[in-house]
Amino acid sequence: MTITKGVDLEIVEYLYSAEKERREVVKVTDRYPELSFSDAYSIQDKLIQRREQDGSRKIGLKLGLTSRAKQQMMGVHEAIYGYLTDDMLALEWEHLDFTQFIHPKAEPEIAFFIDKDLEGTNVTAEDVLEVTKFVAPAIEIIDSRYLNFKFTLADVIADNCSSSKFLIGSKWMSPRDLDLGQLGMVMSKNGQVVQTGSSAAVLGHPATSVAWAVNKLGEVGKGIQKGDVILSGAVSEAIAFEPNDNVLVHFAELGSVSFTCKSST
Ligand code: OOG
Ligand code: MG
Repeated sequence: MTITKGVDLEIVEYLYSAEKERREVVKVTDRYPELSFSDAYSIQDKLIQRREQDGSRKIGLKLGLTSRAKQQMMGVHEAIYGYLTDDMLALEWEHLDFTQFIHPKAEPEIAFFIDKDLEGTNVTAEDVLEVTKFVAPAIEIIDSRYLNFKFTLADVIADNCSSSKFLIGSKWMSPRDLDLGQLGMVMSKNGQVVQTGSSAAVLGHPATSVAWAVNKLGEVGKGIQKGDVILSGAVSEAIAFEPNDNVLVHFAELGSVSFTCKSST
């Protein structure tokens, strides 16, 4: 720990109030350049505890920076993880209210539904598939609390990896019944194709990405639990959207998931 106890709680309040008040804030490392990754994960834990105090419930995990392209963009060699809470779940049949966001972006993801606890430091993609009841198409909406969506790795970890909302499509399949490692993906905005990709972009296979997170959690004596929903990490770059926009993600075999953002007025 390179920062002191009082300071971490101060950072938690700083980030939590930025989210609640929908305003961008200067990144934490501008003030605390010494912030380490372990400090950042500890702040993330306390940020989730803070949400729990306000009635949120932890329901799973999300991976970030799982594609080589995104890692290169950030100049890092590691993925990151954050937590999902029940209030982050948005429903496909309800319009999203843009005024709840700061500067949101949508990402195509694969959701995993976990059927059995899994913990360890040598967990493989195969072990993950073993405990996965279903996979489903998903969209994650990220909304960094930092100015212009710019941050260092420690900053984004502390900010729960930019987590804001996520949506899950209605087609759920056993991961054994499709070629999860090479699903083609097309993302459109208002009917225009804006991104294409393959599930292989996520560390070669989305289950490898989930295994990475389990092993990382294993290092601190944690794991994933039966009932968890896990977002694999984005299959392509994130796309900014605005009021009235419709975003649709289609995965081969797995089908679609979409949302429409209502106007801000
Ligand atoms: C960090 C979160 C990235 C993903 O799927 O890669 C993420 C960010 O880019 O703001 O959720
Ligand atoms: Mg994501």
